[in-house]
Amino acid sequence: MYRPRRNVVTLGEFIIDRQADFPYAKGELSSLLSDLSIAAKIVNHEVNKAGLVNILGEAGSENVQGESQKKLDVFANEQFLAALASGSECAAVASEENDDIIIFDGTSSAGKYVVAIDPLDGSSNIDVNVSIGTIFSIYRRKTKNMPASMEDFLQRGYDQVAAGYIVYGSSTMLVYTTGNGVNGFTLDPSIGEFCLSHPDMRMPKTGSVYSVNQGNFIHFPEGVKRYIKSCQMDDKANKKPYSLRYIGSLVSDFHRNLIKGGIYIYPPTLHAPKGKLRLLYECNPLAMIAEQAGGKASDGFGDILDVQPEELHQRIPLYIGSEAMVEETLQFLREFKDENVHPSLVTQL
Ligand code: AHM
Ligand code: MG
Repeated sequence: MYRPRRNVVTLGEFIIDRQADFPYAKGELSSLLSDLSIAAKIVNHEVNKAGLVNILGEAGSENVQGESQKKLDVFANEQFLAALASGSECAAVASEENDDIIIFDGTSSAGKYVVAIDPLDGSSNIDVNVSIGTIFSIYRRKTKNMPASMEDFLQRGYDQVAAGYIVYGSSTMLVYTTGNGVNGFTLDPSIGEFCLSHPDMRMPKTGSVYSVNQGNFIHFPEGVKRYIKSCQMDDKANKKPYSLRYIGSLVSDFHRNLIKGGIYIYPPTLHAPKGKLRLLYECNPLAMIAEQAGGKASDGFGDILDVQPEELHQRIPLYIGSEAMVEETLQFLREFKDENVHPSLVTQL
C-alpha cells in the first residue's frame, strides 16, 4: 500500500521523538526548547530586516558590563524573556542584558528549570551585516517550593541539562544538546520551521583554523603567544601554517570550528585579566556542545564545565574547539607559564 513519506524532520518532531531520552522526561524540557525556538524565529525575522527598518544603532543604554546596547540586543532579550515567561517550565532567567536574575511570577515560579542566555552575541556585528547569535544554557532548579534564586544559576557547567545556540548567518541554524549528542537544524524560511540538517554533529579531532583577536597579541600570556607562533610555522606534517579566521561573533567562530575543526581562544589579557567572555551564558553552553561533539573546552587550567561559578556575570578565559588543538595550547600554557608574563597576569592566573 502507498504510504506517503517526507524526508524532513522538524525541530518540534525531533524534540518529541527524543523526549524519552531525558532522565526526568515529562515534556517540560521539550516545551522549554520549543519556547526558545519560537523566540529564535522572531529574532531571526527581525535580524533579517535589520537593515531596512529603524532598529539599528545604539539603544542609548548600557548593559551591566558597561557596554552600549544595540536596539536589536534589547529586542532579542525581550523576545526570549517573553517566550520563556509565557511557558510554565522556566522559573527564572539570567541574561547578559540584565543586571540581576529575572524571577517569573505566578505559575512559572513552579517551573523546574532556569535558563541563562546571551540573547544576541556578537552585537558589534549587527550594524555591518555579519553573523550574530544567541547562546543558551538550561539547568534544573536546586531550590524547591520557593521562588528561584541565585543558587539555581551558580551551578557548574557539568550540571547543565541542555545547551544550545542559534546562529543568524547566511542561513539560520539552531544547534543543541541535551547531553546525548549534538544536532543542528536549519531554518527553512519557506515553511518557517527548523529542519534537521546536521544530525549527530562531531567536531573534527583537529583542524587548520585558529580564531583569536590577534590585535591583543602583545598582551597575551607567553604560552598563547608561542601557540599562535606555532600555528604560523611552516610545518607540513601538522598541516601548518593554519589559517586565522576571526569573525568576532563567538557563536559564528565556534560554529565554523565545530563543523570544520579549529580552535577559538579568548585568553586573559593585560587589560582583561579574566578574559572577556562570560562563564554562565557564553562559555558553559558552548563547552557542553563542544564536549558532546567530541571537542574540548578549557579555561587554561581545567575543564570549563568543572568551574564552580561565583557570580552571575563572571568572566573566564576560553580555549575551545578541536580536542588536539586545545590540548596543544594547554601544553604551551603549561610550558611557558612563568615566562615573560606581565606581572598583573601572573597574580590573576
Ligand atoms: P558581546 O556578547 O558583547 O557581543 O561580546 C562577546 C563577543 C564574542 O561574540 C566575540 O567572540 C568577542 O566578544 C569579540 O571580542 P573582541 O572584539 O575583544 O575580539
Ligand atoms: Mg555575548
